[in-house]
Amino acid sequence: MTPYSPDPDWWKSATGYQIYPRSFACSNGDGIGDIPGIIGKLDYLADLGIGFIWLSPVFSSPQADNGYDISDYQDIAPEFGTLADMDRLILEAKARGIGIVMDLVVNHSSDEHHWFRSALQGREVPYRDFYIWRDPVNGGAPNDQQSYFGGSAWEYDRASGQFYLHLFDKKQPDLNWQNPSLRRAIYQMMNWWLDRGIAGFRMDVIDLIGKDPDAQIFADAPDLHPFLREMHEATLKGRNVVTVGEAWSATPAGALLYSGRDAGELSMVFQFEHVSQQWDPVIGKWAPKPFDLVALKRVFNRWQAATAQDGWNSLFWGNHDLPRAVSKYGDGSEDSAKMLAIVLHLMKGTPYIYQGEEIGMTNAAFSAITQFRDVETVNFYAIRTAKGMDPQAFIQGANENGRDNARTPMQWTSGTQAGFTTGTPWIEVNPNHTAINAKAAQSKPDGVFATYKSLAHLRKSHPIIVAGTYTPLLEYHPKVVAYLRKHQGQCLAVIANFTGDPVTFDPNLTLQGDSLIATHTARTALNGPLTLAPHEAFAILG
Ligand code: TEU
Repeated sequence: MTPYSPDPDWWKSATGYQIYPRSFACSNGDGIGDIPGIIGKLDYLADLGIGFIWLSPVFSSPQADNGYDISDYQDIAPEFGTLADMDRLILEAKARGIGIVMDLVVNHSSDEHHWFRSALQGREVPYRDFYIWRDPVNGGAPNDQQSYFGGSAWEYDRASGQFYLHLFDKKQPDLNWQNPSLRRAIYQMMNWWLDRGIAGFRMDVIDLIGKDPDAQIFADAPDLHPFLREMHEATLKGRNVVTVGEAWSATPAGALLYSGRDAGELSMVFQFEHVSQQWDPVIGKWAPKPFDLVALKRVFNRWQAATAQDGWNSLFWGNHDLPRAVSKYGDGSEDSAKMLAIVLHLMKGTPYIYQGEEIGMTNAAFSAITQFRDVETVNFYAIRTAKGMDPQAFIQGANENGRDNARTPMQWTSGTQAGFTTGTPWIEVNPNHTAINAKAAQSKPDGVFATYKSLAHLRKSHPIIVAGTYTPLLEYHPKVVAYLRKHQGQCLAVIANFTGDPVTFDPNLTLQGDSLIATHTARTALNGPLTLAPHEAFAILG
């Protein structure tokens, strides 16, 4: 199904692909990826078999957070191109059956948005209330709320004597969703994009928009769902689009509030329990815990169960905020990349590929803070080292869990700058592009690219992958991932060795059928004990 078919559920059998435009393909040699660069790679994406692109922000922006700080929602940043380029991207993608999903960043704007510039003119101006202002308390910030990027979430504006709220960088002031005029302006802008022919929205930190700053309730506040329902009525209703809300706070119990068939809100959310399950509950991502496969499976199984009858899952290992999957969950090898793809894409839900994942790109490693560009990493480096942390220890942690390590340029070829740009890239290219690159990957019949391509094509031709029920197997096995999908008398068994060691076990399952996909040799039967090679994964359809 493509976004241009009349089926309202087209996005269930489609594969999503995230483009981080800054790092995807540079067409003009300035070292920054751009929209013409993306257009030039649409044939590559069509070959991969994806149904829609989630395009990280390309709007006008001073780029304090690489575009997640928008100064004009209805224009394109010059480094990425023009509105005409954007229209051409939508058309050219459509010609290949691919939809463009834009990134809606409306929890906050840039401080350079004309709304905020106007709001700074004084307490009485109309746009003042588009943002969240509070008087000082005891001469300081209204409360001790911290920003996700470090330091106080309140910034003092000397001219008016008030503080404004910024849950992210101080150049990302939070928008005041309590103001109906602000909400109307956002909906108008959304309709303007939808009318241009886009296939939907990915909604940045959407779980924060209902916030009650005085009660210090930010995620999942009481106004969140009413706002999303209102948004749906005003913009999405009656349009055949896909929406995916980024919701770090989402729980299996709350999932249907967003994506249930009667919720009238979103198609699905990105939930992060499988990510945060691996972090220290207090210190967070800078203090990763040892990997625990049983705990990871428990999270996936809970989400599969919660959406068994209603609602819908998104399936992803990585994105532009997270370490690359093959380094985080695998060992960097092709086999582990293929195994991860099979395990994820055959669960129930819409799978998302983060650019480069389909060719087995690994996390880059840096050795000095000067190589990092990300506001989050740079800020926390300053904060933590000022408190006495060893700089090298911080960099080691950042290499594991920082955001820039997955943001290095897409590796197209083994040539200069990986074929990403003819100039100097905004962030260093991973030196391993000589071995890991799209050109090499595309020419390998059993490689990582071939696996992702098969998976994208299989889900279009096998309704069991889209609609089959999900039953976990071997839930407590520390090395194996196994599950069954069932649909209209068919049974799909997915079995994988998650580790780099061979493993022998008994799946307690008898099945005879066809090999749907396999990392190693094709398997067609299950009967008694089984030995799997390191990172071996396969699926049998019986
Ligand atoms: O991310 C939300 C978010 O909460 C992340 O910043 C996350 O907290 C962090 O990576 C984990 O430590 C979204 C975007 O995906 C991200 O790129 C933006 O920086 C952020 O919102 C602000 O718009």
